[in-house]
Amino acid sequence: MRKKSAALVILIIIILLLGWSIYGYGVSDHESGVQYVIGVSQANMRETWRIELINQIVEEAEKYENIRIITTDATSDADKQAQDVKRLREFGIDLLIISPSDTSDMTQMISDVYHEIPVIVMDRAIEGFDYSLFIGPDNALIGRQAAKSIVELLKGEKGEVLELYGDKMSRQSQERSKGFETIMVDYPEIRKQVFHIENATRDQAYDSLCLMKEELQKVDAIFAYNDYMALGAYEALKEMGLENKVKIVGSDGYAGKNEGIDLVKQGKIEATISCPTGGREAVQYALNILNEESGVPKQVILRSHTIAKENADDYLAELNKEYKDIKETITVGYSQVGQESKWRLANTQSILAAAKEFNVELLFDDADQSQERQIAAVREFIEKQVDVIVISPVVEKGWDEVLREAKEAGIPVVLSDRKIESSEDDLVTTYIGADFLEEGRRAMRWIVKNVPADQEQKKILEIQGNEEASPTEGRKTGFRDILEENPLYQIVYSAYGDYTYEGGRSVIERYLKEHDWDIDIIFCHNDDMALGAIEELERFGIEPGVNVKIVSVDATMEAFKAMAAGKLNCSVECNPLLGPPLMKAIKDLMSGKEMPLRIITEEKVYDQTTAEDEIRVRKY
Ligand code: GYE
Repeated sequence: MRKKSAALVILIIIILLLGWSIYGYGVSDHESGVQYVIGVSQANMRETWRIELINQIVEEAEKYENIRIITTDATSDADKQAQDVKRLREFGIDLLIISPSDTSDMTQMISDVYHEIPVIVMDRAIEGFDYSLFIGPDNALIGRQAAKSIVELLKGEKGEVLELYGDKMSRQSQERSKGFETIMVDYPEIRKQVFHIENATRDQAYDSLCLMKEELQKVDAIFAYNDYMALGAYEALKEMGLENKVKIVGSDGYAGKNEGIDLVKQGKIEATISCPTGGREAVQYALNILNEESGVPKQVILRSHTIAKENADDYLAELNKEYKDIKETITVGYSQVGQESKWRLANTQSILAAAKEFNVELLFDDADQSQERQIAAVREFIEKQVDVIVISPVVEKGWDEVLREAKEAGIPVVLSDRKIESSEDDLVTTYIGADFLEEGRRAMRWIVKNVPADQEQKKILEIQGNEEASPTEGRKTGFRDILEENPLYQIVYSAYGDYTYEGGRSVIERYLKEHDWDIDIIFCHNDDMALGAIEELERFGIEPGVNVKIVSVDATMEAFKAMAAGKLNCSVECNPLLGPPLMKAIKDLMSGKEMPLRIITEEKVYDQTTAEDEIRVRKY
C-alpha cells in the first residue's frame, strides 16, 4: 500500500513539474517581453558544422531581447527530427529554423510547416521552394576550391589523391565531390580515389588510415571533407612517418584550438576551405521575416575561402574585425542593360529610388544593350574611383579583363539581375537576382499541368531573349529540363526576340511567312515579347490565349492586364525590384561584412485565375 501511494505522489509531482515547465515557460516569457519564439531543429549535435551552426544562432539571438530560441537535437534520427518539429509547433513557435537530416527527404514535412509559419532551411536545400528562405554554402564551389588547392600543391603534375568523403547519403559531400571532380578532370595525371569515413569523425579517419599503410605510401595529397577527418588523417600519417610526404587539405575552417585555421597555422594541414554555417544570418533574416520587412530573398548562398598559412592570420583578423563605420556617402557606378522592356524600366526605377533612400551617390549608365558600352562605363567608374561597381551584364561572356582591372583598382563588383561566366571565382563579390533555370522549369511545369497533351503532340514555339544573356540561357535550359520529361510536347520553332515588344511581334510575323499556323503553345522569355506576339496573332485572326496558349516570364502589370483579358495564360514572376536588397548589400559590403556569394529573389507563378486580384496590388 505504501509503495502505491509513494508512486502516486511521484507521478503527481512529475505531472505538476511538466505542467509548470510548459505553462511556466509561456507565462514567464510573455512577462519578460519576449515577442518571438524561434524553434531550431538540428539533425544532430555530433557533426562539428552543426554544433557551430547552433552556437552561432544562440550567440546572435542573445543580442535581441525580444526573441527566445528553443533548440532540439534529432541525434541523426530523421523520425525524431519530425517529432522535434511537431513538439516545437506545440510550443507555439513563431518561426522554424531547420538544418535537415541528410538521411531522409524532409521536403513534405517542411512544406506542411511552411504553410502555417515561416521556415528557414539551413545548409541542405530540400526539393522545391516550399520554405521562406534557404541559407547555405555553395558546396560545389568548396569542392572546386579544394581541388585548385591540391593541384597547386602537386604543381599540376601527376600524383595520387585520396578523397576522405563523409557518408554517402550526405548531399553536402555529394555536391563537394562533384565540384572537386570538375577541376580534377582537367588533370588526368592526378589520379584520385574516394574513401568513405562513415560518420566523418577524426577518430574514424585515424583508425581507417592506420589500416592503409601500404596504400598511403603511394598517396601524395588528401582532401578531407572536414577538418576533423583532416586532423585524424594527419595523426595517422605522423604515426607512419609520412606527415611530410602527404599534403592535406580540409574543410570547415573554424577558428579555435585544433580547428581548421589552427591546424593550418600549426602546419598539420596545408589549407582548409571555409564552410560558413549562416547561423548569424539566419537570426537576422528571421527577424526581418517576423517583422514583415520587404526584400527578404529566397536563397542566400554563402561565400567560402581557401585559408592557407600565408593568409590564415589575415582571415582570422577579418573574422574578428569590428564593422567599419560606413562612409557618409557611398559612390556607386551602375551599368544598366538598357530600356528594352517594362521589366527593365521597373528595375531601373527601383535602383534609382533605393539609391536615394540609402543615401548612395549613383553614377548611372544605360548601355542600350551594348556590352562594349558597358565595359567602357566600368572603366570610367574605375577612373573615378567609385566605392562599388554594379553591373547588369547584357551578356554572360567577355568580362574577365575589365573585372580584373576593377579588382586591381581595389573596387568590388556586384552583379545585379544578370550573371556572367568567368574562369575565376573571385572577380565578383556578390550576385543579386533570380534563379533563371527555375523560371524556365516553372513555365513548362505550368504548361504540363494546364495544357494537357491528351495523347496528341503539342507544338511549342519559343521566343527567346537576347542571345548569350544569362536569363535567356537559364530559361531555355530550365524549360527543356521539364520538356524532356514530357515527350508529348515539342519545340518546333525557336528564335531570338531580344526581350523587346517588336522582337516578339517580328518572330510571329516571320513564322507566319514561312509556315501555316500549327502552334499550340508559345513560350516567351519575357512579357514584352509575349505582348508583341499577341498583337501579330490578332492581326492574323488567331485568338491569343484561346487558339494558342501563351506563357511568358516577368509578371509585369501589362501581363496581368493581358491575362485578365484572356490573351495571355501564364506569367512566371521575375522580380525587378532589386533596389532595396542591392543597396542593403552595398551598405553591408562597405561596413566590412562578409558578403554572400548569391542572393536569390523570391518569385511566384501567376495565371488567369488570380490576374484580376493581383492587378490591384502589383507594384510594377
Ligand atoms: O526578364 C527582361 C529584361 O534580365 C531578368 O531582362 C532580366 C530580363 C527580363 O529585358 O524583361
